[in-house]
Amino acid sequence: MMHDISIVDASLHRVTLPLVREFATSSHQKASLTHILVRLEDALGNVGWGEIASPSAPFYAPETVETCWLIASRYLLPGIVGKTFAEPADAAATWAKIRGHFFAKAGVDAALWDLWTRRNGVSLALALGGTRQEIVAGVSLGIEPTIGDLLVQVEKHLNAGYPRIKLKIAPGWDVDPVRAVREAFGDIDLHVDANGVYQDSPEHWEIMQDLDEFGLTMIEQPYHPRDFVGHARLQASLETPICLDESVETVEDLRTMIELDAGRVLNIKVSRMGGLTPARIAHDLAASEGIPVWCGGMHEFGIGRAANIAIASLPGFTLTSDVSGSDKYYARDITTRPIVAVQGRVAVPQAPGSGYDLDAEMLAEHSEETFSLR
Ligand code: OSB
Ligand code: MG
Repeated sequence: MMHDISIVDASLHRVTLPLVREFATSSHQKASLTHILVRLEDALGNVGWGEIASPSAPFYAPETVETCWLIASRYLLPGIVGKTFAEPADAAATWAKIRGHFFAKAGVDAALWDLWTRRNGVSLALALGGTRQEIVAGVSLGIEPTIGDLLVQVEKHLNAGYPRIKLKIAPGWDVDPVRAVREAFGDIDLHVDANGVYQDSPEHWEIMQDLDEFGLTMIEQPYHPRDFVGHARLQASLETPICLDESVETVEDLRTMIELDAGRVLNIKVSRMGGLTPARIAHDLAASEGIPVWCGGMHEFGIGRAANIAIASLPGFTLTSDVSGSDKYYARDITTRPIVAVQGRVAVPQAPGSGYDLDAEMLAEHSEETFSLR
């Protein structure tokens, strides 16, 4: 029997942390990241935290830190403060009529889950239906200045025990780096992520056919997010499974992917799908349709990373997830203890809630703006 939660206080905290190393994708390059932390308090004084991990600029998805701030402060928090919820899914229903804005919703939803599970003294992973004690973590490596630099990064992370390497690709940085990694490291679990920058054209088709020769575990989001038909045409010509990331914002998108055979693997990101509540629904549908899933990341701070670990403990997450240790990105994380990967494995906490606590000192030091509602 789980107790309900009455939300009496909600706040947003805009926080910037420096990255230990710059990260480049097909669209941007970053030396620090700004995310929004969501704090919720119930009538008994229990506190839950969530993270809105939107990139600053609208290149991965349409949202930005500023749009998330606006939507969360003006629509999401006013909809839940002063209300009582039997479970987090009931709170998600208060914003069901708000279209889009998945990152903003995700941070609030995750804070509700953290609060509800702390209130009830159960671990977030268990409450979500998690069955794993530990999850297998892989790394996502950005576009490097040279192939030599990339090989150094691959070697470093393989030596750290990560069993899977994902390479960001873009036109001009695709077949050659993949070939170089295969030649240097052999038959490792290797996959590529294009973040939607290729298109259904003869020239890019050729590149995809060339990539198909390398025995990659998957090719993630080769074409534009909205191009389900292009992905279906491509999947029909490839041995390599296509994995969709940006294309799947809703469970309806997942149905489209399955019906059209536009992809055979799903990257579930808590942030992209609007929270743990919809992520779990997507997991259940994928599992019932035989689609393997794994958990993607958005360079989350410890709060968001902890939510990713919890969802990745569900049984359908059979592929290696992008849930590397905090140290890959941050010298000191925003949680009192960092997320640690040992030989590519991250333990699933058994403690109540997400199992990770916010470090108040770090918050005080790095918080740039707050908004609160009682
Ligand atoms: O497509 O998976 C992606 C980061 C920012 C935007 C898009 C993506 C990513 C990652 C990050 O690959 C992986 C991680 O958080 O470790
Ligand atoms: Mg991706």
